[in-house]
Amino acid sequence: MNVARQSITPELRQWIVDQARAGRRPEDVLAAMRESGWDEDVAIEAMERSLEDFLGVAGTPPPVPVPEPDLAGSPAVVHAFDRDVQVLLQMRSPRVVVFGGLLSAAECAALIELAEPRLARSETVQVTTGGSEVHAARTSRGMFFQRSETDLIARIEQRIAALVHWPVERGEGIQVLHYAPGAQYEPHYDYFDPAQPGTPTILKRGGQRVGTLVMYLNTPARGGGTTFPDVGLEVGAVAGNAVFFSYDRPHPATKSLHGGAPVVEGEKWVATKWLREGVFT
Ligand code: PD2
Ligand code: ZN
Repeated sequence: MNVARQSITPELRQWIVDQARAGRRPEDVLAAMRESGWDEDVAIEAMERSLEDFLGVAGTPPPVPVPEPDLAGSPAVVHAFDRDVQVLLQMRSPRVVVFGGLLSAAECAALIELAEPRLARSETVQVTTGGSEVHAARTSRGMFFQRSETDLIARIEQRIAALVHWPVERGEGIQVLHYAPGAQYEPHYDYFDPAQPGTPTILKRGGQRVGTLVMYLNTPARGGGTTFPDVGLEVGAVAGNAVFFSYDRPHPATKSLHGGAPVVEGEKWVATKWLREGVFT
């Protein structure tokens, strides 16, 4: 079936509701649609929309605007504030774009030098309280810069804002992480889980995260790529390059599950910029 022509008709929606009424599990309904030729993304969207109507509640949160680079016409290079950045790969679902040469070698070195004396064992946001905690799944050390903390940080933030069309004010401070050999970051979502009791507190500072930019500050000899397990994608960690991904709702349907693969040989340094729905305070 031609994916471009697949549309969610009233008949399809009624069929999905009938299956739900008959007690069929959503994963079985999805599998049946896949077997009869439906594109997975279209099938998931049809299921979500139909079941929202049927249940009278949102099965998934509504989509929100997300940062997005201007890649109309598939440019090889995009100009971002003060620098030309290569476009090396793009994927629609999950929305992933890999950039080349976002940072110069000197900028990578300067970020590492500024961050190194301030590293502490990485904390992850504490989902139950909204505070933060040291987490076993994240065997790296990290630190946060304040937004615009130095001229270098401010320049990089302006470059990122221009690249993905998202105001500097809607970004968290840049985080630098260091992974020693063997360290990794197990697959996770960067958005805050709406089901967790600490999430409303976290969301007071600018709403949900809607995008992530992971910038590689060095090139580990082996390992240390950023993985997207839902689609079997691994982005190599190459100094100066960056992987951008966005998620328009805090839901696995975004396929934005991602992790930092174990560093096999050498060490790994990254700088991460998380982008929020609103102004981050
Ligand atoms: O260092 C990485 O590759 C990585 C992987 C997954 C970083 C993050 N997540 C993150 O900073 O959120
Ligand atoms: Zn992450």
